[in-house]
Amino acid sequence: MTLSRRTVLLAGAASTAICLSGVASAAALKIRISSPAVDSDWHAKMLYVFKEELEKSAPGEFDVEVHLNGVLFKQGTEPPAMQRGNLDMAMISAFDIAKQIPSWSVFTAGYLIRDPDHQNKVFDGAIGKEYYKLVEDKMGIKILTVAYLGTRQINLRGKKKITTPADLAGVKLRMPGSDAWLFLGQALGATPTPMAFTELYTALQSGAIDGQDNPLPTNRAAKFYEVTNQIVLTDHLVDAIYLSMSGQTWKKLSDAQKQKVMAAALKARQYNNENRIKDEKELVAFFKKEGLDVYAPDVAAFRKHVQEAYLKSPFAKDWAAGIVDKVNAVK
Ligand code: KDO
Repeated sequence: MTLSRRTVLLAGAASTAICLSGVASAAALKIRISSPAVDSDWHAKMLYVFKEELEKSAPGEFDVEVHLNGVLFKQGTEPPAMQRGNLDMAMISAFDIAKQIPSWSVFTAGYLIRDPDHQNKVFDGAIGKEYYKLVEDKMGIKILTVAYLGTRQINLRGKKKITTPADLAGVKLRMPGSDAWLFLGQALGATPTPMAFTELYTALQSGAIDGQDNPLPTNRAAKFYEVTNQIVLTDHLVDAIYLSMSGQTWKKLSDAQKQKVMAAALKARQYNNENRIKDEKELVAFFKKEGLDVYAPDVAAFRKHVQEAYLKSPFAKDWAAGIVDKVNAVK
């Protein structure tokens, strides 16, 4: 058989195709994760646990890139970025979701979720299944798991003692920038001021705001204690962060890969929750040592004020009938 120029070209094309498909199947799927979190906070560290778990269970299949401090996407812009297919993963809040699915605002309400165990039971059970499905169907985002962000406490400059919501009148309390967040600040009795997490330290330092609210581990990780004088242990929101994947990325995974991604997400949550819960128990002593006044206000007065504000709010009109009772009934 004589080799014509055409057979040579065809043979060359075929070997290139084989070679290219070989490269393509061997190439790891890049997964970019974006978060405003600082690197020493537990929900930032859990992303590396997620990455390591996938490296163990699916060697060479994924290339997980973690981008912190809001450098890749600004806080709050992650859901639309995942929806457009520009970002693979993020940790989003109920406040982010409520912007697009108003019934989700029930999970932005203060004094609803009781503790991290209640949070897991609510979201790992029937309620979570129903609400995660809404996010998948309406936003094209797959929630992999809930993680405990911590219990939010009020952290202020100045020495004025805070006992009840009335004591917060006129206090410029920074909240992340969305209606549901601002409402939480208002329900606590303060004057809410929207601002991104990444701008917070400087704003506290300059006195542009009087305070902020975040869980104790985040306060330490972001060093807000350096530029504030007191922490009021209001326990007003047992906060959650949902480790999520763009539906466009999720669809690229094989069934086996989906299972491995879910398993890695659960390991990451376990790491975060265990460390954060332990930290929350120990941090009051740390902040006191740093010279802050750390004390409990009249929590019952805050609970009453906040719960009444939510039930009367326009948000409650979007809540599914009976959802508050169902959440309360989860034991
Ligand atoms: C914050 O901006 O106060 C907040 O705690 C809101 C959360 O939903 C989450 O975005 C978090 O910041 C960031 O992950 C930074 O810790």
